[in-house]
Amino acid sequence: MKEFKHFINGEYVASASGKTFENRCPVDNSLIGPVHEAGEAEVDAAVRAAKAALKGPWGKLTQAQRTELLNKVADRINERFDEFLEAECLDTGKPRSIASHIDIPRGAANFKAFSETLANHPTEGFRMDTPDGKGALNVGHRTPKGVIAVISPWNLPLLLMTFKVGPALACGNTVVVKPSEETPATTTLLGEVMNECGVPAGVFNVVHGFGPNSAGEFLTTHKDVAAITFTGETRTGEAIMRAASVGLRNISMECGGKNPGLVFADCDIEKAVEGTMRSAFVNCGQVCLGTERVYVERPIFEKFLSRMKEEVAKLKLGRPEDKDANFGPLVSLEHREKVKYYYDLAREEGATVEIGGGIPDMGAELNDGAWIEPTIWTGLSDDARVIREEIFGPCCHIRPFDTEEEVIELANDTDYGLACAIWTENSARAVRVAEQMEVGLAWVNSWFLRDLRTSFGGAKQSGIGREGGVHGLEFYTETKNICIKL
Ligand code: NAD
Ligand code: 6OD
Repeated sequence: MKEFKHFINGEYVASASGKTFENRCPVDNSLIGPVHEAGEAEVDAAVRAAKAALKGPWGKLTQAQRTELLNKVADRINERFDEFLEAECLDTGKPRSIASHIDIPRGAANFKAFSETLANHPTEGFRMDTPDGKGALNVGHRTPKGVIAVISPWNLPLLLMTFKVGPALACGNTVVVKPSEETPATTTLLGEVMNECGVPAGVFNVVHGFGPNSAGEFLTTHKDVAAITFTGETRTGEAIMRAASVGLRNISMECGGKNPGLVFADCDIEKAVEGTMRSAFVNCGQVCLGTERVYVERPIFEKFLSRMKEEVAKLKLGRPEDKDANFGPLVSLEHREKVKYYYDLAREEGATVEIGGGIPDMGAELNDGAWIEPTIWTGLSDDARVIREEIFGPCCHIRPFDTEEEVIELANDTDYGLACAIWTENSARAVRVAEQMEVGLAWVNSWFLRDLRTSFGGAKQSGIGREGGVHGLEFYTETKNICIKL
């Protein structure tokens, strides 16, 4: 049995209160081990360690030295790849085939990509005229913001946490991470890697626990936290924004989505089916960028629907280690309750269940796990709750459309604005439609194809701000203009 402690000032520590909660594997609901729940004392110790580390050896490193150290961290994650893989799959139940292609390699890459991108980014400089004719030079200078609180979700635990920790450290900040209570393992393991690579104590800290009245709230309300970067549900984001308003702390918010797929009759239908299958069902549909609303141009609607149903029927549910399994359970029984609620609601709202819609019989060994059937609906009205609310499960609704104007209107008719996927072989249409989508990320003939130098984030209720590439610089650094009179 494993035990998950906090990682504070370079050491693993238990909660003084002795309070723990259970970490269970969603494959069969077996106990992985107890997780220590941080009280205000542990959170305060972590923030103090992070604040002190800013003035220690970490604060004196050059950008090049930081880059070298973070490259080492990336290499060490890759050297310990199998341990990270095992930990991530136990916590989430996801197939190893997925975690070994997405979660762990990207978890490592996030340390390399950001430090290298930021190291090569110039600062601004302006020479200005002055009345005495001698002029002045303006030079932009960036300094770390300070202690950054990182609040991360459970769907891609290592990837989404390092997507924030990587740039935060590359910019010279220190961090206190509060991983999701569902998935404490890989963040905890990263503490060992930090020590092995010689990252000074206090630079990377981890506290475990829940949100309200627990580690999440204690961290986001701590007065010495300079800024908060959050990934999770929009409603949680609102609570964190309220916490951040005290003391005017900066925030970066990556929140929910209800992303559309737009499938035009001039698409390559097999490409569109393959991409939509991934975007709706990979990671058991638990990807913020995933497609839950699919709009298909009427001439190919029936063919597309029947091909999707054929492909869903082929999905292989199984344990992470099953070589041919490509579909795992949801992250927890609690989350399954939420997804199942929407499956039932879809029927009440008049959906035709084209495939799935229930809880599969996985056999005695797995029936206690958080398994759910991949599901496709048709026939819902545009104002159904199932069409408007984020479900975050392996399901999508497929609806026909007749014109480009109509589908743009339908796709944008949502409170969210994270991502979309457009399927067409007409490049003029692709650009025209992409430019009109109210989202932070528009894919054409692809999905989740990521160049880490690009911006990442959402419009409307999907978030505030952009991270990725150099776009996080405004958030992770304080810019100062130095004006030198000549
Ligand atoms: P969540 O909002 O329930 O939890 C996220 C994190 O916030 C967890 O660590 C949780 O403990 C913490 N938290 C909860 N309440 C808090 C509070 N009051 N104060 C401080 N911390 C608090 O989200 P989740 O269920 O873990 O993840 C799923 C959601 O995340 C979905 O809505 C999904 O769309 C979204 N998501 C968005 C992105 C993105 O990049 N936009 C990426 C992944 C997931
Ligand atoms: O690829 C990324 O950088 C990223 N942040 C992906 C987010 C996926 C959401 O579930």
